[in-house]
Amino acid sequence: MRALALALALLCEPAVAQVTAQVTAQVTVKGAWVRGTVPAQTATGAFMEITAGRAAVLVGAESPLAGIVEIHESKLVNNVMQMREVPRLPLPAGKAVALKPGGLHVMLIDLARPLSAGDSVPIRLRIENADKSIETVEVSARVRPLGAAAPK
Ligand SMILES: [Cu+2]
Repeated sequence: MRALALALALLCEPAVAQVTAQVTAQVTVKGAWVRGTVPAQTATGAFMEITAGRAAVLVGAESPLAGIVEIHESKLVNNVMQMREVPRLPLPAGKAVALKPGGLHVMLIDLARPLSAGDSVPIRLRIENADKSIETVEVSARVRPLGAAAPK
């Protein structure tokens, strides 16, 4: 089947598209969730597990529900939890990268409205492939109550 597809690809123009497809990162995202907010809270975190089939880099994200979306890492510095932006998060081939409370997360800033448990938040991840092309991955993250611990 694969040999046939390859033979057909070699015969016609779409071969170019096929070659391009082969460099995509083949990203899968599991268990995406967002921490719910209380009224007047304008930022929260989104968490998920990202696995790239081929080495790639997470270079950004966006959401229609947040004015600004950044990739952050929380770190304990002198006993104080601090967050810093991670402009480029490497996604090694075949290795799951966990974004979870207390560590890496997608920061949703300037929220359009409070996020209640049960809502879903669309998030688009921007992934840079090995050939520097950018692909996007659509994620639907479920909102969990504010005090919720990470799901198992
Ligand atoms: Cu953050």
